Amino acid sequence: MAPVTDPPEGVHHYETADEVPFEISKYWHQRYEIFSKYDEGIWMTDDAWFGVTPEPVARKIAQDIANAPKSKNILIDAFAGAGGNTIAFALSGRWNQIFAIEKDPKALACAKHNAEVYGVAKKIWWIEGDSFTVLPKRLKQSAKNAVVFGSPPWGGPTYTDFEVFDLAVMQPYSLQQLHDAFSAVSSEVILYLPRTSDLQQLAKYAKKGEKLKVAHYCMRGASKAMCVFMGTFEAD
Ligand code: MGP
Repeated sequence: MAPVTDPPEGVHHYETADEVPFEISKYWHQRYEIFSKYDEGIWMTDDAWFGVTPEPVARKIAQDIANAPKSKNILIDAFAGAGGNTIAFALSGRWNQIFAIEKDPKALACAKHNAEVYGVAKKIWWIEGDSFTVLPKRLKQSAKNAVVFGSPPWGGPTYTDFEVFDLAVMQPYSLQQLHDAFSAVSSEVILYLPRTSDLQQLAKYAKKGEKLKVAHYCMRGASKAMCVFMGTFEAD
């Protein structure tokens, strides 16, 4: 159980639809899919609603990433947001150590609090900062034994305006930037990307003679998003 405290400024636990800003009302209606323990006092920033990974998807991703080589016993969540993925990684019990990096202090406060709701906050090392500097500096040694997972911002909910999503112009970080920064520190990198992502752009990262795994994560028969698995993962 999380301690009963008031959320800091800019962080909310909305209780009724009337309190919810119009732009996020669609996500509010999905709140129990996003966090099944929503009513136990989950905290969100208004921006976090757009990008948080729904709980069943986060759990399935955690299960799939558990197939990384056994020598990899650390998990780094490079964009922890409000904690959806980090919590699922902690609940999986697969990792000796989990680092959750988030540069927005308000989102980080949500992630820590939400992890308390799920009883896993003490299993996670929380880092407030920018992954692009934290990874090569503070986590360089740990990253060698780590899988790096990144659920980056996609430039907001308007990603659906495009039939095929161009990962080269994804904002604020392109696929190339993410790949280069994360694969410089770890051989196993997983990115959570729009379901409409351009597969040709992803195929570029397949090593010669090797498969590049891309998986759609679905709910109620429709894809929510896809993950690309760069590195070695046991076949499902
Ligand atoms: P969505 O398409 O905005 O909404 O997000 P919805 O209602 O879930 O899908 P719809 O088909 O019913 O309209 C789909 C999923 O993408 C969400 O559940 C989030 O997990 C993820 N997502 C959406 N956005 C805008 C982002 C983002 O910017 N970053 C990340 N990492 N995930 C996002």
